[in-house]
Amino acid sequence: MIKKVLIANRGEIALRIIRTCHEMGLRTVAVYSTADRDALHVRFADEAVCIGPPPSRESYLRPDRIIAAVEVTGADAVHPGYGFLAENADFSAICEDHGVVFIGPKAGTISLMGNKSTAKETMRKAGVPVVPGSDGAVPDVRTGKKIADDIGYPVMVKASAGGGGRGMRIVREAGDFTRQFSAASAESEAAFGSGELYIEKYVDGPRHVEIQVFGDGKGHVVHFGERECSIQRRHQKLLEESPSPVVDADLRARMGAAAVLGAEAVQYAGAGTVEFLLDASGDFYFMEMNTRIQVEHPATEEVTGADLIELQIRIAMGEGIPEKEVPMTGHAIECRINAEDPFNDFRPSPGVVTAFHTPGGQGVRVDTHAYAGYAIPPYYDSMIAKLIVYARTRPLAIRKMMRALDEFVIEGVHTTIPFHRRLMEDPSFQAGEFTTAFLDTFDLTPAEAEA
Ligand code: MV4
Repeated sequence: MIKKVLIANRGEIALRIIRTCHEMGLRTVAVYSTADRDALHVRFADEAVCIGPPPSRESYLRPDRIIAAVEVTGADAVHPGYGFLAENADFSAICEDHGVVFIGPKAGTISLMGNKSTAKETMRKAGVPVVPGSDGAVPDVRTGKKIADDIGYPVMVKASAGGGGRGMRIVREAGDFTRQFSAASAESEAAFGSGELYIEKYVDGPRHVEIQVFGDGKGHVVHFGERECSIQRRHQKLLEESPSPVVDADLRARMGAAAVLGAEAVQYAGAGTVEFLLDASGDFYFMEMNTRIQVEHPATEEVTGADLIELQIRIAMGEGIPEKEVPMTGHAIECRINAEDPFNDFRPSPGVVTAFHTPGGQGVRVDTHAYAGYAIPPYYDSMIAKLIVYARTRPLAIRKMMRALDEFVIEGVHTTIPFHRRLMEDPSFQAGEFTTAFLDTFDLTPAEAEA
C-alpha cells in the first residue's frame, strides 16, 4: 500500500506528480536544494526536506540524501520524475533495499535498457525491427571495420553507454572508419567510463516517432499510441505532438505491436517509451527504450484522456494496467517554453521572471512551476513551462497554439515563445513535412518575401 510519495525531482514535473498524488488522496513529500527554497513544489507538497546545495551532484543526484528524506518523513514510495535519478538502476535498487517503492521499472530493466547495445539486441531477439548492424557491441576496431565494410557506408558508431544522441558519429567512408571509431571510443570512455561501441547502417532523413507503453511487470503491456518528436535541436526536443502527422491507423497498429512485443519480452513494469526511427519509405526501426515518464507525456494524456502519472502509481501499487490499448481522439501539440534566447543560438537566459501571464481557454494546458517574481536558478535545465493544446484536428491545434502563444506573457528573461510562434507559421511544419534535420535549416528571421 502507498500512502505517502516522495518526489525526487523539482520544477514542473514535481508539481505535476504532486497534483495527481493529491487527487488520489496520497500525501506528498518534496525534496529541494537551497536554490529551490522558494519553488512551488516545496509549497504545494505536504512536507518538504532540504537535501543540499544548488549543484544537482550535491542534491537531486544524491541517493543517500533522498533516502534520508524518505526515512525522516516515512514516505513509502519515491517518484523520480524525469532526468536526475529516473534512469539510475542503482537508485531503483537502493529504494527497494530500503523497503520503499520505486515508481518505475525494476533495476534490472533500467540497466538492460540503459546499455543501448544490449537494449537493441534484446529487442532484435524479441522480433522488433532494428537497424541492420553489429550483433551487439563490437570487441575491437578491426572487427568493427569488417562489419562496417559489410554493411556498407555511411554507418553510425554509437556508444553502448550513450543514448539520446550522446556518443554517436557518422562514418561516411571506409577510409575514415578507424580514426572515427577510435575517437568515438575514447570520447565515450571519458564521458561514460566505457568505450564500448556498436555499429549500424546510417538511416538518412528519418523522423523520430515514439510509442508510449505501460507494463504490469507480469508480461502484459499496452500502448497509448505515438508521439512525433522530430522537431528537435541538438537532440533537445522543442515540440512534440500526438498523433504524428504521418502515422495512420495501420502504421500505428504495427509500431504499437512492435513496442508491445519488445516491452513484453522484458516483462516491463510501469511507464516506458519505445523510440523508433521512421524512414521516408515508412519502415521503422527500434532506437532506444526510455524507462521513465517523459517530458512530453501530456501530449498523450490529451489525446487519450488518461492520467499517465496515476497509471504509474497504480502499477506501483500492484493494481495492474488497462485491459487493452486506449483509443486516441483529436490532436495535441506541446511546445517547450525554455528560458533561452532563440535569436542567440538558444543561449540559456536565467534570471528573474518579472511578469508571467499564462494563456487559457478550452483545450489549453500549461504545466509550469514559474510565477511572476520567480528567479530561474542557473543550475538546472532551462525549461520553465510546457504549453499543450488540444483540438479536434491538427490544423485547429496549430491555430489554437498560435493564439495561446500570443497570449503568453513572460518578461525578464528570453524564451522560446517567438521561435514556436514562427514555427507555427512555417508551411512545411503546417504540412507535416519534416524530419529530425528540419531545424538545421530553419530560419527564425526570414527576410521579407521579395516583391
Ligand atoms: C540514428 C540516426 C540515423 N541512423 N541511427 C540520435 C538520438 C538517438 N536516439 C538515435 N539518433 C539517431 N540515430 C541510425 N542508424 C539518426 C539519429 C538522429 C536523430 C534521431 C532522433 C531524433 C533526432 C536525431 C537527430 C540526429 C540524428
